[in-house]
Amino acid sequence: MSNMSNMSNTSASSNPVTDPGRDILHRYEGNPVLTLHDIPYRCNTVFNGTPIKVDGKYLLLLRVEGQQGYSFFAMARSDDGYNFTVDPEPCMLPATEEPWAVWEENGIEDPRMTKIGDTYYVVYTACGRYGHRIAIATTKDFVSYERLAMVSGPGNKDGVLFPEKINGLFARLDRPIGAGIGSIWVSYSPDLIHWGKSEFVLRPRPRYWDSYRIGASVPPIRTDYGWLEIYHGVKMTSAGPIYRAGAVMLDTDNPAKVIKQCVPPLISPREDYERIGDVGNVVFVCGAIIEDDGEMKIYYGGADTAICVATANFDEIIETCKPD
Ligand code: BMA
Repeated sequence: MSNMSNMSNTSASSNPVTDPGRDILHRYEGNPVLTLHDIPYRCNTVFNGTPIKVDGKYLLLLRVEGQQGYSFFAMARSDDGYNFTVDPEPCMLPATEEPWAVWEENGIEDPRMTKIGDTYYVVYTACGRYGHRIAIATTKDFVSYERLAMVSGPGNKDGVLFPEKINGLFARLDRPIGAGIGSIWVSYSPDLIHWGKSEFVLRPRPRYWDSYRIGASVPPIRTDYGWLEIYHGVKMTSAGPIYRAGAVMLDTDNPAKVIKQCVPPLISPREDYERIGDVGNVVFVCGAIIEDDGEMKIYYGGADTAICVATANFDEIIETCKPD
């Protein structure tokens, strides 16, 4: 979709001087970077991809909705993080064999990738007849994926793994729906299979842009101030939900403790490719890459219909949720 001639991230509408009301994230002017036209087989839509940078190359694990109506994963590859080529075949389909098949019969959704040691973990939502569960698969080569475990009961999604152990245990954020409220929780595990010690972290904020539901979006990133979590927040309106992204800082040793939460969102749906699509008014972040020069590339689904990129300086994002 994109080419090198539109690499600039500045335009009249994203200039903080001429447009102080702009979003904190700068949209890539070649957005969207992937649509269904870039998928080498027929599908309904592509959205919500999770990036990882390996040996200087960008890999983007995509959620593709096939023409049957349920989702699976495909891999896209890029040298620059903007121009992607999608592999000829999907890389991970919903399981057809038990014990996994019953949990994935309605598809697999919204992958988030975290590297721990030399293994890449894909945390995803398994959709089955009893509802959504969080599942973990592993890969070392981005060709074969091995299912590790279903790690939550039903009614839970938006799982992200911390990139290192906390107090000797693996840790994850997730989004159980309790009492009709979608909040962020943290859980711990000695082996990534058995999970517990669950604690509440963050709930929707009445009146704010994240007043209806929230969920983890980007695997937590360690900073000098704590864990930076980029999350999604939903506001319900008379015309339906609006999905935005924001930032929160969590305590390094106890991520259940919120250090500071942003007030403004990092990005709100404004462009046509975020406003119009299978589900309009959605920006849905699933991962980010931090470059050596401090630039952060944030990958998100636009309107459940395309993959987009936005950038910011890492420090600028930290600033939104830095302790006073
Ligand atoms: C969420 C997830 C996302 C989707 C978003 C907007 O609940 O299912 O996959 O992008 O809704 O439809």
